[in-house]
Amino acid sequence: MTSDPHRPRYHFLPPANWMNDPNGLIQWGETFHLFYQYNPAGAYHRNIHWGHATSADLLYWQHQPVALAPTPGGPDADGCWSGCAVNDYGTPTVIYTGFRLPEVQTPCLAVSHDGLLTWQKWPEPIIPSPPVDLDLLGFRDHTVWHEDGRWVMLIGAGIRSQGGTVLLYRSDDLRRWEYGGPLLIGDAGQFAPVWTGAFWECPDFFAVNGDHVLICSVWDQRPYYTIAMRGEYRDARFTPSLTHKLDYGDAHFYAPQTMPIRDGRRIMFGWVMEGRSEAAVLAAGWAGVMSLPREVRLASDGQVVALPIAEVRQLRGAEQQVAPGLIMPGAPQWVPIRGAHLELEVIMLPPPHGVASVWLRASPDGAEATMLRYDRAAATLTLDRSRSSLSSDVWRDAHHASLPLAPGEPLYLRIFLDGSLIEVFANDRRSITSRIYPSRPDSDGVALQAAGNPAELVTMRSWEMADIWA
Ligand code: DQQ
Repeated sequence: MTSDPHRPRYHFLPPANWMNDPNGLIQWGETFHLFYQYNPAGAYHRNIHWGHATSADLLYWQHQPVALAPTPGGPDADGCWSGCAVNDYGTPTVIYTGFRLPEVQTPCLAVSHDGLLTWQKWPEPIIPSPPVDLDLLGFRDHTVWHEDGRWVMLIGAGIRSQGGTVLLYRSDDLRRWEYGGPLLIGDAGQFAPVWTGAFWECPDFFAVNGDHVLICSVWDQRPYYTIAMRGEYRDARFTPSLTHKLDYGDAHFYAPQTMPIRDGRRIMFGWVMEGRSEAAVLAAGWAGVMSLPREVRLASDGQVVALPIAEVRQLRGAEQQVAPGLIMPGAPQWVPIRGAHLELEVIMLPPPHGVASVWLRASPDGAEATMLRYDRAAATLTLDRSRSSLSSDVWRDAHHASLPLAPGEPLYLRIFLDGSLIEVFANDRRSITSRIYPSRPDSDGVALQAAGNPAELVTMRSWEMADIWA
């Protein structure tokens, strides 16, 4: 598969087959552990196991044997779905969702006594069934932390005809849990500032700079996007004052999970799902990529943002620079950068009335190109995938992020290209993560374009990124 041009080289993914959510993120001793939703049988979502990988630096990974597999006849007979890992006073412990067909989801637990490699399951579900007074669409995904001497857990859910919710539980031993009510209930009938859907998958909850942040993945028959809510946590209830998309690539940054690490940072990985037909995915034999490791921060405008950890710079290889200057309106101006596994840094002053674009993964005739466009009047950054591939079975919808710039503030882009993966970070306050599948081998060019008025290029650098598997 290493010859597959769509396969990323500096992002984590299993050697083959299906991967979705990151699970059980934990720093244990000197090692970071990443578990993930995995189907060892093929590149499709069924019979989910927990895959496992370890790293000393969050950049380079060692594949480990599968950590959890469904137990025939058990509560997880048809899948070990998403969950988290905690340090139970020295014992690595995972809490995950046991899945049984047709639709039974129950919280399960397993412990490891050999350094997180093999896991012994607790014989019974740790919560036999969801609260009876709620008409729930499901009951899955877990985040657990220690608070005031007890364990607290959130479980994702949705209340029929009402909206997404997360349910709070408390425990002294991680095995017997008391229900403490919903932390928050969303309203699926409300569309502004952002629709929060029917079900909240993969909740994550933590403090940042004194405020609390609840992250949920919005689901309604399918994944939509991840939202971040910022607000006040008091008496087991959460009152958000700000709700927004966490990443503007919509379903391509889904089910993220965070872990606090010893140096004080909160590290996040998200699942970057494919954007092509099932047939194309099956033919490729692999599906799903992890985002770059990101650090969760509050952006200058108050939104929650997850930016690449500083260590990602260690992956930079050969550097190229483009001379600064004006980009006159008209045809795209090609720059002498080529590649499919690059980091690009672009700082430019977009025209006050007009549009500035960066063409990525572009063929020399422009037949294939992914356009990252900033429209200053609309204060919008758009990732336009409409010409990203000549192949007919890929997703081409555009992603939009509102990004107002202060007067005189340049547009500052960090763009990561890695085969079919693209991650864009703008002004340290927005991210757009997506997938593109250029079909031509010469679709590896980069160009700049202005429309309406000239744009000014201040800095442009690129780096060939390391192959973490080489
Ligand atoms: N993926 C898991 C579920 C979760 C969903 C199943 C989110 O636990 O709700 O693979 O992508």
